[in-house]
Amino acid sequence: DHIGPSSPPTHALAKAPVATPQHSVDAFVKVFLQELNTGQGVTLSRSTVNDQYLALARTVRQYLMTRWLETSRHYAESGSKAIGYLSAEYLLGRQLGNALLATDLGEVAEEAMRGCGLDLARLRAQEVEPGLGNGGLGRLAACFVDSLATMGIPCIGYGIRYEYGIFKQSFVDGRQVEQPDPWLALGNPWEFPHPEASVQVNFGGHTETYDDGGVQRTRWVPDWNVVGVPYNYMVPGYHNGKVNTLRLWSAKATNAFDLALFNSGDYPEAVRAQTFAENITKVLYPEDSTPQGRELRLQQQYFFVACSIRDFIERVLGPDFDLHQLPERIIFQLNDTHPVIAVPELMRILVDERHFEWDEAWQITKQCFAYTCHTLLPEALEVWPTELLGRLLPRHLEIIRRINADFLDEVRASFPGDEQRVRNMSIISDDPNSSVRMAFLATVAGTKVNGVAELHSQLLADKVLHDFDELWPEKFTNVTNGITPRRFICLANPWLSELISDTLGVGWVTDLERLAELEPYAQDPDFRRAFREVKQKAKVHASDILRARDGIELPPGHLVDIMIKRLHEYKRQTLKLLHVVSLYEQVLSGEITASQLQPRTVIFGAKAAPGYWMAKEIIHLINAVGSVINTDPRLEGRLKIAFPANYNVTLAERLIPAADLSEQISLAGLEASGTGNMKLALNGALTIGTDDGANVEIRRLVGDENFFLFGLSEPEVAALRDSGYRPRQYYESNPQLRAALDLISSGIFSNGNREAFAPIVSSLLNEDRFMVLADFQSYMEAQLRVREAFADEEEWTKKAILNVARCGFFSSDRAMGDYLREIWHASAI
Ligand code: B1N
Repeated sequence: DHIGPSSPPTHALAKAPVATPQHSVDAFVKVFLQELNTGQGVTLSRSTVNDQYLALARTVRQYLMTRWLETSRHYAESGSKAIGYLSAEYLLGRQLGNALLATDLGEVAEEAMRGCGLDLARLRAQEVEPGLGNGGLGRLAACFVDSLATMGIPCIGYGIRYEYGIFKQSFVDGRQVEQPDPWLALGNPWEFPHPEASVQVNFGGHTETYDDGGVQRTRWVPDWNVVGVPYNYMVPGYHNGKVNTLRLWSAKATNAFDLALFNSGDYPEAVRAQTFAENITKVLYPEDSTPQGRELRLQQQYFFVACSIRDFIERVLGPDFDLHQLPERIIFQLNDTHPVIAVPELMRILVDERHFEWDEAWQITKQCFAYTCHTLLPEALEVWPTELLGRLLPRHLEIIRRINADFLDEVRASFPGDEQRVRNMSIISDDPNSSVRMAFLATVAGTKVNGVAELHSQLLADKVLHDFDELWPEKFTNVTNGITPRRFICLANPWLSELISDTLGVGWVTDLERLAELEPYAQDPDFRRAFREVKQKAKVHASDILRARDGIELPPGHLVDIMIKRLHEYKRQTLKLLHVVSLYEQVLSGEITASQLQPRTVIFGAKAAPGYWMAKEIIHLINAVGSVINTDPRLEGRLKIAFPANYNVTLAERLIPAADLSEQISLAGLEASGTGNMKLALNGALTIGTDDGANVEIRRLVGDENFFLFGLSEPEVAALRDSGYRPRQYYESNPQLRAALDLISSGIFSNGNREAFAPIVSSLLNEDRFMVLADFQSYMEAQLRVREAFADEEEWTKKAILNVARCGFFSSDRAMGDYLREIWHASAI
């Protein structure tokens, strides 16, 4: 495949990329109409909203194109070190608004569309968000690539172009129902396919040794393959003229794969084979935190990682590049264990294909990877049955075995005679069935291993990977997560952004620590009034969205209490629900009157993994409680539950600015970091939370008086567990808790059916793995403090302002700075 023209260009215009269109309404309208006519093949008068959206997206794209080409050329010429961010998930959110923000074209586009008789907001609403991730981990990857582009750091994000993203959620009789997410159906103006740059990926078969001029070598004889087609996406930096690349891979059947079958005359079988290959990138696994160890998932992981490494080595660096120098040009960051099969893949390329000595190949490989762990839940640590891995990737299993053998020798040398330790640390476990522990492989291979918040990193080193920390303490480090202020403040909350910019100037967007300069304004009554107006506008906006989207009414004047995150028992949506049920029960029993309730609406947003039965039962219970309390006149409209279906990035952007209270109530020691907690605090919500994940750092920064702490600490959790936790004891000794649980069991939320929610109640009473009952009393008391604090409007506003002013640390720009300094040893060029 030939690159470039066959003779040098002579025409003056042909020597550089085409110029960016003028930053003016006229120029914008002109490009837009051109895109509509020549791109979509329609006139304005006959165009649909989708035509208009696509033409608008392509128009904005034109403003980024030259910058994109220039950025790639600049990186290539500089020969600097790049970041290869390897992530199976990118939860990008809508692209159009972000592209307009990055290019500062928001107002131009608005006026241009008005001039065409169109409404920009309506066209923006036409975009289906790319939901190529489950939750925090995928959204983190999207924030990180945004920050790297904004900081001018060479980065290629590598991932998977799932044809179907995270499922669409709806509720039928209060129960979650999943529908596919055909996000590509109406066309995707943001991607650039490059089928000519496809990469072949092999699977299965066996290995054999052969004699190569006196040297014994191994080769892999695969028995099937697919090709990976790259689709490039722009990652625009904010107001800096830089555009990085996100390269997502899509699987296609190879010719060789089906040719034999076509020739044999078995047409249906040939087509089936094609479908089989293309299944690999068909759908995102909708499991957050609890991977199920399915063969297709391992195929996905190897597929995108094999494509990415080959792409970087052969396309980005070129076939003549001396791979001894690889560590000077790339660091692959492993976003959890999902891409860790990249480690044996790079070894295989170096040893089998490029004929490096094993030890030299290992020296190089070790410098090219770093590993981020995102969990502490034991069931979330990925392991693959050795049999499965060996069947799908026989050569990789051999390589892992050798890495393991060398590694265990090192352990024996450091801890002579300690065979128990050797067994505990082995990458390949043999009990009860042999399996490969991916976190161990990542730890052995990575130059660095990091957790995602201080407490999490400490628990990783002290508990989950303790033996590794003893062997290599210098490997372990922390980088606390961050979020991009571009999407989660500028785009999501234009009202707050304007207030901050009017007060401080615009520099805060790329230097979030400057929010500290807001601190004195907490004492300024005029600023506080303006701040409340911002919150009010956000509430009105959120309320408009919820009405249009879900038919939900947000009563004015309510405290907006928000719990938005995946549904998981460890996150404890049931604790939030018990609070609501208890308030209801207290009114029913006459313990308090409705007029004593602080008017509040509790908003839940949560998807449950389709196979996670208990999580789906909890969704059902939330909806059941909501439909009863929302219509019970005895509450006088002072307590509501809103549970909009299909919580996603787009909805998050609408809800977060409207929040007064942020619920971060996981059992201490289980939420690795959380990032919603940061988004909410930066938008002026106060947190009610446990000492868990990044809550610890949020509380330290905003101050105890501006944070509602409750619950057991992680050491207390461990101690209670060791001493034998008996949840029923709390039920027996706490009348309020008993009354709330009994109310659920009474059938009041299930048309008299007393069994409907028995599994939830009995799981809490008999096991309560996540100690909901132990933390109930403390949570109720903290909610009383919230209620009191919210009653004093001026004091609450001060606290909210201080939350914004003191959370600048949580910018993903800061997180990227930490990675660059501590792990990647790379910098802007
Ligand atoms: O990663 C986020 C953290 O802020 C959250 O605390 C953490 O729960 C989340 C398997 C995961 N950990 N593990 C996953 C996602 C998908 C999957 O298939 C595991 N997600 C997290 C960012 O650090």
